[in-house]
Amino acid sequence: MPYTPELKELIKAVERTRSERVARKRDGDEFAMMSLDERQAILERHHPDYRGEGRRSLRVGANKGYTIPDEFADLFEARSRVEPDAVDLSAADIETDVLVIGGGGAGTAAALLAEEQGASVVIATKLRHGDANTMMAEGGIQAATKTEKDSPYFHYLDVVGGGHFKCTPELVRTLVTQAPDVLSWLENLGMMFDKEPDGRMNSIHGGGTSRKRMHSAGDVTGMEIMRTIRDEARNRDKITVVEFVPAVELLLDEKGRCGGALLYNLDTEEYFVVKAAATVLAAGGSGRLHIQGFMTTNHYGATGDGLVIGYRAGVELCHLHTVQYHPTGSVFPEQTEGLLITEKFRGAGANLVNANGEQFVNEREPRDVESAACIRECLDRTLGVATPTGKLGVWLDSPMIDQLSGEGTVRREFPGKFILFDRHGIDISKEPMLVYPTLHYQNGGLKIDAAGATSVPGLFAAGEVTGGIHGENRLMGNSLLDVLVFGRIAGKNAAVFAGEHGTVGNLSLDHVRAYHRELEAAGIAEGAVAPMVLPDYTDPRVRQRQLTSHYLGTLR
Ligand code: MEZ
Repeated sequence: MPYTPELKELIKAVERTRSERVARKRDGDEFAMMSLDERQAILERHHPDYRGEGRRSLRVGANKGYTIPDEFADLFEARSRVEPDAVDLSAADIETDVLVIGGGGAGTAAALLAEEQGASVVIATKLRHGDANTMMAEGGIQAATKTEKDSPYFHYLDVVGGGHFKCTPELVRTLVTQAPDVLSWLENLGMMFDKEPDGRMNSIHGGGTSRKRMHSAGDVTGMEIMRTIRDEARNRDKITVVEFVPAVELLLDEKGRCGGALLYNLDTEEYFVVKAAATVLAAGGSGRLHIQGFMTTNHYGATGDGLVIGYRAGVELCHLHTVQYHPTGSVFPEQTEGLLITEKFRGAGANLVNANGEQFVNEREPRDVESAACIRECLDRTLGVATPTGKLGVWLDSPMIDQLSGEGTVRREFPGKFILFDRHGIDISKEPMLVYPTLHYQNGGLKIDAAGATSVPGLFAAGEVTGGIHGENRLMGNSLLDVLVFGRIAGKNAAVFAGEHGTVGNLSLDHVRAYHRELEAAGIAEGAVAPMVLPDYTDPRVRQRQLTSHYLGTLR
């Protein structure tokens, strides 16, 4: 749907102030950045993470007493999808050296490096290989490649500052020092990065970066990364990919070592036992939990399954009290609701402006601060713009980009979004986009060390399911980097572990039995089950009529 006549009328306020804002930007006369105190104040008043309601203390598991959003707590306080006594673990359906759970960026990178160590690898993925948040990431990947002005040192400082000084130092050190090598690795595998005419890589700013180190492939960087590494994995003899089989529990042996997982076939509803000498958990994030009712940028399968099965197996959580709301999720047209409008638009100079056409925040504040400013503008100052269905948003003034960098820049640099909005009759090089914060990233997750190992022997983890790297707030472009850096490390170390430790003992679900006993002791009522596997958007009136004797949670 194109903009309605009413919205077109409101766009005139943006147009009226545009040439002055473009001129200011050309002169380097930027909207003032907030001081640290101002940032803290706006976060405390307007960021959803700081609301008291909608969160509670966990009553079970290694992090008992830890206060996290209700949506996460609901998952951790649910029973397994399977009744442990009903599962026959005496014979494995699949045996492999390394099992990788998840077919996104982290899982695929892990599989490649594990295979290079000589291991046989099975990638088990919930949907299709590549259906993951990696595929959805748009604007870029950070790495300090321009060493005349940048270095991993500056990258480190930006990550730690952006994460409110809560990041785990050795994880950040690993992230930033391996970043340039990861970009070379991608190029050698055939990734097409945006380049300058002289062959050097393009690099621009992102929110919270002190140097220009965002490297991209148009506004489909994640898709290009996923294409590259997925093709490579599909061409390796010792990597087998099994699709539509979410992992619903990890399996441990009598010594507490992880020995594989129980998979659920979405087509046939059968369970399969995979026995593996080492396992990499790379099951991704959880945007489909729609924390605090927010829309999301995440892919359909992002339901936090990895968190649940890892936590039940005894891995501690960290930083899960914060989640990331990307400042610019689409609110119009309706069909695009929640969809990521990449930060690269702001990196390329587009201002965020309110209903009066006034810029209200510097467009390069860290994401949480930028989101809080958008929420304040709409809810507190009531200077947002209402869509025909009553949603609120602020304008992202994309036409500024062509004025700053030349006609055709938006079309060339943002092909994904240009084509999408064009289909709805909106030319984003001429008309601004209406945006509002959207649930984007799980800042925290399962604890790992710099070798990608969890506290459970034989269990490694990488990507969005883990926590610690980004502290309480991730900067743009560090997630595509994190999945590759830590995916590679976890895959390599899982293969080494498999080689050194050989076959696992007898597989069991005793840890699930113990977890069930803990739930009962805490007086938590039966009923809810996790992992969720797929989100449920069924109308509650319809759901009431769907109950059958085997209806369990969200998946029948
Ligand atoms: O790192 C991200 O989340 C990312 C690249 C998002 C974006 O705005 O494009």
